[in-house]
Amino acid sequence: DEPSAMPLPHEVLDLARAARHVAVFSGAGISAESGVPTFREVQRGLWEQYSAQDLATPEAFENDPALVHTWYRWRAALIQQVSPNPGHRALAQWQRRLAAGGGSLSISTQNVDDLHERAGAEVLAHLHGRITAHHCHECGAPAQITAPHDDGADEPGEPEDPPVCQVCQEGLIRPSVVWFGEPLPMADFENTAEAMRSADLILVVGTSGLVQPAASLPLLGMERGTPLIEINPEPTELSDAMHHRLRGPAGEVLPALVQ
Ligand code: BJW
Ligand code: ZN
Repeated sequence: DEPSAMPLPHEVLDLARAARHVAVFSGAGISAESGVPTFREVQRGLWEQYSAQDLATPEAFENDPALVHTWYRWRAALIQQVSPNPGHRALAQWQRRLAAGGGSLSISTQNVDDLHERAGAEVLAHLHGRITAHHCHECGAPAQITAPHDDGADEPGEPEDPPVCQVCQEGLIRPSVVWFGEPLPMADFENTAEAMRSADLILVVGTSGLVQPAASLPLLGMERGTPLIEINPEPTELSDAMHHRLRGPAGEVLPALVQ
């Protein structure tokens, strides 16, 4: 059952009811209540010495492909086992409702998980890629990797080498995610910029706003004075630019907003 609605300011509820074109920008925090650790949360156990900041780079993959491959396989297995939460479901419901009335709700996520999709939403942009897709780090050829067999271990297992590319026969297969120093997928970036520019309401959900250039996208709404609402239990890098700050978990705030 959905939790009972958390009270929100009337002004915010009025904005939500009046909106016809909503643009959502989401980050790791929207999946936190599903059990996916956020980026800047501390890792446990043996792997606590490795931070996302250290592993999510091309250099890390080139220096120690087995370590990075195994870490991503573990995260992919974890994501596969968890379920969308009421925050993901509320957005999917709102998207259907707006679309049925000739409006729209676009979702641009920095998350590599597929929890928005599994909640029934259509995602406009995966700005940092998808953990379920793979390609060759050398030639770029798309590749398939069998579903993770790792069954919910608390931490990644013994490092295993990534598969070798069947096309160029030498590159290593990597997840199709965007690492530090790599460009964002251009169509996803452009589509998000357009959605932000044409929205009449922008929601920034569960992101620290620390990682560029993605974090600047919701600010494009400021050109037209579009109301910006942040949903996050903590203040962030983007908080000062927001018109409204809803301090609570996405799984409680979003269902209340979409009522
Ligand atoms: C909740 C909650 C609940 C918790 N409900 N909320 C200096 C200045 C500016 C830029 C740079 C700079 N130095 C370097 C750069 C560039 C760099 C960058 O931004 N670095 C910063 C760290 C400083 N950016 C890049 O390198 C990007 N590429 C680039 O710039 O390319 C240039 C180029 C151009 C042309 C050719 C070549 C190159 C790429 C960035 C890629 C980011 N990738 C990652 C990893 C993806 C793969 C993977 O998943 O492993 O993306 S990093 C990681 O951070 C991941 C996330 O998508 C991203 C954003 O994190 P997010 O989602 O905000 O999560 P957290 O953990 O930070 O925050 C969680 C939030 O949730 C918190 O606020 C909580 O309070 C909240 N929360 N519970 C609601 N229940
Ligand atoms: Zn290749």
